[in-house]
Parts: sequence; C-alpha cells; structure tokens
Amino acid sequence: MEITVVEGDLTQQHVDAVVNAANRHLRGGGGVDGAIHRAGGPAVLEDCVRRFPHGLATGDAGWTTAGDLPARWVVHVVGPDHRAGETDRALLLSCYTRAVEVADEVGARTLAFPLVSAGVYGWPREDAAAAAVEALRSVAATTGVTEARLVAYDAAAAALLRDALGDAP
Ligand code: AR6
Repeated sequence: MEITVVEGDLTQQHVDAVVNAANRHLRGGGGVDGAIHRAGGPAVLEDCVRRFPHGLATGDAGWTTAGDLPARWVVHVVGPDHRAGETDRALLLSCYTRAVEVADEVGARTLAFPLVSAGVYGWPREDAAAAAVEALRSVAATTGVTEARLVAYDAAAAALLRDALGDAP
C-alpha cells in the first residue's frame, strides 16, 4: 500500500472509498462530515440510519454507500474528541487501521482520508498527521488497499503530512 498526500477537497477524490471523520451518532455534522453528506446527497444519511441504528464507538469504522460522490463507499470513522478530553491516541490510530479493515471487507483498493480529529475535535494537528502515517504504515504490508491518500484541506496540513511521511518538499 502506497501512502500519498494531496491538497484538496476530500469529497472530490476519485477513489473507491472516502473516509469520513464522523461522530458516534453517524447522523451528519459539520466539517468534512457535513461536506460529505452535502455532496453525497440523502442516500448517505439513509444508509447510515439503516446500517448503524446505534451509531459507532469511538475508534471504530463502518461503510455506507457514497451516494452522488465519485467514490463508491464512505467509510465512516469516529475519531476521539480531544476537546472533550478524549486523548487516548490508540483510538485515533484505530480509526485508520479499522478503516483499512473495512475497505478490505468491501474490496475497496483506493482510499482517501481526512486528518481525523484534527478539526472540530481539536487533536493537535502535527500529532494527528504523525498518527495517520504511523497507523497506515502498520497495516501497509497486510492489506489489499493499494493507495491510502491523505487529503489535506490546506497547505499547512499538507506540509505536516509530508513531514510525517518524511518527504518534505
Ligand atoms: N476535504 C478535506 N479535508 C477537510 C474538508 C474537506 N472537504 N473539510 C474539512 N477538512 P473535522 P474532526 C479537514 O472537523 O475533527 C463534525 O461535526 C479539516 O480541516 O471535519 O474529526 C463531525 O460530525 C480537518 O483537518 O473532523 C464530528 O462531530 C479535518 O478535515 C466532528 O466534526 C478533520 O476536521 C469531527 O471532528
């Protein structure tokens, strides 16, 4: 599995599955979650309600349709809410490793990730970038996923991710 970094909008990525930084209720929200539901249309929420009537636990992942997005699936993950005192880093690592497991379950080969927990949930961005790379590297040899694309929403996040990958421009 190759780990890549691009700057852009997660919802516009042409990959098999995009990863959503959701919350435990899985009923939409702000940030990238709001963007995915807006661009994907009502089918995404309908599938969330149908497949996850009780939501998901922090650190866990689950898939739905991607509705109108270019991707086929959304893999929803629930990052820890650092602002609310959820500072267990293992839960953040788990978001990435569980997302790759779910991608393997459905047969998705290319995956695009946001920087989970680094927005509304307030995880320090540099460590969020390091955790993303660390977690993805830990499963790189054992997954059928061929590309894990880390999508930075701005240039600063892209620089942090490239630093974490060790290939600063
Ligand atoms: N494309 C790529 N990255 C984005 C986009 C986008 N369209 N929009 C935001 N980001 P956040 P969290 C970046 O807040 O911290 C929601 O209300 C953003 O700059 O989306 O895990 C959920 O429902 C940041 O780097 O997710 C939850 O309640 C990263 O995506 C809560 O927020 C994650 O920021 C989850 O908070």
